[in-house]
Amino acid sequence: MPIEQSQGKVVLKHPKGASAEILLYGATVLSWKAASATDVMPKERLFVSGKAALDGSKPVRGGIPVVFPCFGAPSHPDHSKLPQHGFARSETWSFSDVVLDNEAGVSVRLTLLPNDSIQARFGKPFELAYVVTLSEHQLSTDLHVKNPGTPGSATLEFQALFHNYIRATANDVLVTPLQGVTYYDKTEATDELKAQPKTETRSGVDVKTFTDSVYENAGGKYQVAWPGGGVQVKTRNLKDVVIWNPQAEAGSKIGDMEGGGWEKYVCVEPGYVRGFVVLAGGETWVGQQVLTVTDGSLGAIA
Ligand code: TA6
Repeated sequence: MPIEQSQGKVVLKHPKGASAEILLYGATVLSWKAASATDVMPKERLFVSGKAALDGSKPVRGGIPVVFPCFGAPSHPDHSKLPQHGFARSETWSFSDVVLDNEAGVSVRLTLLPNDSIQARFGKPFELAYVVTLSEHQLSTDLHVKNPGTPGSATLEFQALFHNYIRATANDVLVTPLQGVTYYDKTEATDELKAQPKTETRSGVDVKTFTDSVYENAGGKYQVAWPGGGVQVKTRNLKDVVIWNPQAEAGSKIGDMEGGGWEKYVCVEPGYVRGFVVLAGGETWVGQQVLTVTDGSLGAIA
């Protein structure tokens, strides 16, 4: 299965037409094209703003940015010098190797190690590997975080999240099942740490109005659906999920958001963002998501 590298990108192609494009800057998946079981032609499943910077000058507005070691504004002493959402999405990763390449799918590994720019702002040792796997109807992304220290050395404490911009008719989207899950709204505080916990009462969460909610211990399996389209998100080790859409008033103030961009996506972002993963020396943590194209049925998750 062809894997092409050029101009700072890695392109994966599947014999039945699916494809994925990864920018080495930020290890950002820029494109995922796939057909559902009922589609004929592969369709673009991610949203990237027409005003997104793709030259490495700033994190990409769209696709799947990798958020590490902190989500949102830093709240851990080790992260105090870092920008919002950490450094992983604004560093250039290295193409390491092909993990899998057969008729079922193709999988590549990118890596990120401390460099001067990172070490000036984050003093802990780490090794990151990011494995992106494409099959006919699925795309998976796995973030491997290793604490390279010896057993008993300093712990590595972090948050991690896949900031998925799922291409959708935003005002018709429903995300299930989140009913009964505790969540924190950023709308009520400068960030969700200060917000009071609420319990989701809706059977399906919509983003018809400004939405910026962090769902804690959310179950790890979500259906994002709208008339005619849908994506299922299944996760491992990512206990929380963020649902975000700024809508027009806030969206129009985002400098690299194309006009009306907020109408074309919903961010459904699985992560470990309430609290911190604490990794002992020598240990490795893996957070995984598997995105599957569904036929857009608005039913609850299978
Ligand atoms: O994931 C939701 C969120 O934290 C929102 O609060 C909003 O800030 C969004 O991320 C985009 O953040 P960015 O730093 O990419 O502009």
